[in-house]
Amino acid sequence: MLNPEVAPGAFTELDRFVFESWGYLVIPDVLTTAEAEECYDASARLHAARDKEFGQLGRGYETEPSLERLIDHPAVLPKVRGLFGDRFVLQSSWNTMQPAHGGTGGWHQDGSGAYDFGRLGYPVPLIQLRASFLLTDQTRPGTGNMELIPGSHRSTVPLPADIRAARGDTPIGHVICAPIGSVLVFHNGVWHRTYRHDGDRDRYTAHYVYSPPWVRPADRLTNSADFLERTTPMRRALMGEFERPDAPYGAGYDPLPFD
Ligand SMILES: O=C(O)CCC(=O)C(=O)O
Repeated sequence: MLNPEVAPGAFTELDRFVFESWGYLVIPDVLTTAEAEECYDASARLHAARDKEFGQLGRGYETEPSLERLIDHPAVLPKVRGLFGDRFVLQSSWNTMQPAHGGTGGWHQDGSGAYDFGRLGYPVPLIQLRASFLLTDQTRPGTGNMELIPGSHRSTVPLPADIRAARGDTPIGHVICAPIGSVLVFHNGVWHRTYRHDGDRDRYTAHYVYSPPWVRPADRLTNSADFLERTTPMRRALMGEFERPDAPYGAGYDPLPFD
C-alpha cells in the first residue's frame, strides 16, 4: 500500500508538502534490526511488572540507554526541527505494549482530555508531534500496526460516533505497513488507532512526543535530577532544561544546541 515515505535526516520541501497533505510521514530504516531488538528488550524490562494487557509507560529513557538514544535520533530530529523551528521540548515519551493477539484500539486524536486542542482553532494546531519507533516487524496488516486516516487533521468535523463505537474496518483507514526500525511521525490532529495484532509475540512501540517549549510535560511532573546530570546537553535541553533569561517565554532564551 502507498505510504507517505520520506528519507531519514534533512526535512525537505517535499517532506513538508507530504506532512501538510497527509498529516504524517514514514521513515524506513531508522534503526537496524539489532538496534530495534535492543529497544524491544528494554521495553520488555519496563513492562515486566505489569499485567499482560495494553498499556503505556513513560520515562523509559531514564533507565534504558537504548530508549534514551531515540530522544534525539539524527534520522528524526531534523523533521521535528523542520516543523517546530529551533525551540521545542520532549513533552513525553510513551512506551506502548500491545500483547500478543491484542485487539484493535479506539479511534482518537492526540491532545488533552482536559482541554480539547480542537478548541484552539481550525485546523487543529500542531501541538504534539509524535515520532513512533516500530520495534517489531509490521510489514503485514494484523501485526499491531498503527492505523491512521490520511488528511484527517484538516477535517472540520469529528470522525462519526458510530464508526468510533463499532471498531470495525473503515475504508479510509490506512494501516501502516512498515518494517522493524521504521519511524512514523504524525500530527496530533490525525485520527488514529492501534490496529489488531494476530501474532504470538507482544508488540512494543516507542513513542516520543515533541511540543512547543511552553507545553507542560505529560510523562513527568519534574525531571529526574540523576538523568539530567548524566545525559547530553541536547537531551537536557529537550527535557525543558534550557536557559530562559527572559522568563517566562520570551524570545531571548537559547535555541536547542544543534551544532
Ligand atoms: O498502539 C500504540 O502504540 C499507540 C497508541 C496510541 O494511539 C496513542 O498512544 O495515542
